[in-house]
Amino acid sequence: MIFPGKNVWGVVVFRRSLSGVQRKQFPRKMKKINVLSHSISLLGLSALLAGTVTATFAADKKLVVGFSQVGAESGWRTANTDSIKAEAAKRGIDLRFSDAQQKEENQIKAIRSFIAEGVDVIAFSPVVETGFEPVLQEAKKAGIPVVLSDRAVKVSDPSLYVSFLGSDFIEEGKRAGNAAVKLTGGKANIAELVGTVGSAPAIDRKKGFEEVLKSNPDMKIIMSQSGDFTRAKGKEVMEAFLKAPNAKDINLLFAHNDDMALGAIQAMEEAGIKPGVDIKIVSIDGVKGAFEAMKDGKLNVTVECNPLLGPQLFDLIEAAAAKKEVPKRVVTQEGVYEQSQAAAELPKRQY
Ligand code: GYE
Repeated sequence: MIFPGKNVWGVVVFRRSLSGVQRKQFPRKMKKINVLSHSISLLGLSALLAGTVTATFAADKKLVVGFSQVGAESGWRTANTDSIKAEAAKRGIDLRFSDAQQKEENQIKAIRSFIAEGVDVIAFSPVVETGFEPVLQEAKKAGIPVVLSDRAVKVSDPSLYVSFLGSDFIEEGKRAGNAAVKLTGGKANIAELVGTVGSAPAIDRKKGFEEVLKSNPDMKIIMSQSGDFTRAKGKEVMEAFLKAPNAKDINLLFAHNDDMALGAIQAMEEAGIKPGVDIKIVSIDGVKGAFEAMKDGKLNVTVECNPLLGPQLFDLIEAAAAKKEVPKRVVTQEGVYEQSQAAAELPKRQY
């Protein structure tokens, strides 16, 4: 893992305006307490004063983080959201969480309101790669550091974000490609369920997968369409694939995530096709549902993509808030799992 541990960065958090706020608020609190002091002892007063000051400090120190999430499109996303919320709660961070429902315009709006609220740090998982430059410039002008979580953006000025934490999607695509070669002996007519159009994982997983195909001339993608990373769309698109005149040629399905593969499995079964046998299936994420499907022989391989980014994300956020140096890119560690490992691995899965 490239990510430096907490001990390297420390977790000390300073709020930018701490001293200013202290100066302004302290005399006001003193005045209130002096009025009360008629009826309380000196000892009581100092205890009350100490309590008030501590409370003022603690409340003021709370780091405020705005997080704009992609949506709730998949099991991966749910696990990712849970990890982020749990870690924020554990660290006593004031998390302003916003769900973009897979729409870039919602995400831009959320980021604008985080800027208006004056949060300490903005983090987000960009739905798609392009179109964020103007709003990121606004955040920069406001002096609010931005951390990218899970997905990348394409911007001409890399100083518009301080760090990007997430998987290497090209590598995941290559791993899926290698698994496909192994499963089919290098001969395949492939149906591809693509993720959300324009998103980093869809672009890069396809790229990585196709790179493997280049050196395997008998592996061809014969159908390819987006299922938007959801189970329902995955099923719908697979149904359409199976109605195509050359449907009988398909011997492998590559799904950019497990949810779409699980939807496609349903479509295959309804069409009387044995998933994992008649059509081999490779997908990405490694959610529990995929391991269950592997155990049942319906899915062949899942390439792991780790959604449990909360701890690493808040290490980066806290470091950025404290104006410490942070690595520009942090890659998460993940593996590849086959059917034979599913039963043993399933009870250990955290998502
Ligand atoms: O693979 C998919 C989710 O961005 C890595 O988004 C993430 C992808 C994940 O909807 O299931």
